[in-house]
Amino acid sequence: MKAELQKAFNTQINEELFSAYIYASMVNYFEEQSLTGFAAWMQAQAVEELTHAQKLIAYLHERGVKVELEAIGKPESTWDSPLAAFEAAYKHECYISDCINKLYALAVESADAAASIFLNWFITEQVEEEASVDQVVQNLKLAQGAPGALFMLNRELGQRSPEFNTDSDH
Ligand code: OFO
Repeated sequence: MKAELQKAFNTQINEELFSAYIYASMVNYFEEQSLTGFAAWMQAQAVEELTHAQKLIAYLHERGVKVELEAIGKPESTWDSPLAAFEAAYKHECYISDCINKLYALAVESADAAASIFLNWFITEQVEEEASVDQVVQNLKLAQGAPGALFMLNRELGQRSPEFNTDSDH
């Protein structure tokens, strides 16, 4: 694998770990608000991000590329509302989609067909990631000013288990 592409893959590992860190921070925020269903949903999301990082790490090992783990940035620790937190999560997922698209473009430019094919999974995954977070954003908008609706949504989101939507079935 070309040096520039190796570096970009390593950077993406850091982005995935940072995603996990942001969502772990959101878990704390939701727990502080006693929104345990939201917290459980975000916990599953944080775990999923770790699987994304692990998938990239395993791939670099397979390709004989040195994995360089960099420092992870400090995430925000509070948000104005559950809606603000999920809007931030959605914005972050769009940013990650952009990162993946750029990584894919670099793989193509580097004529690394294997890396391009490997990244197809992430491209498809990002469509799901954006959609699932946006769905919660839209539900939260509908629930605005209706505590009962927020309570129901909290209960519904609490149904998501850590295993849901992970890489295990791919
Ligand atoms: Fe949320 O998909 Fe990885 O970062």
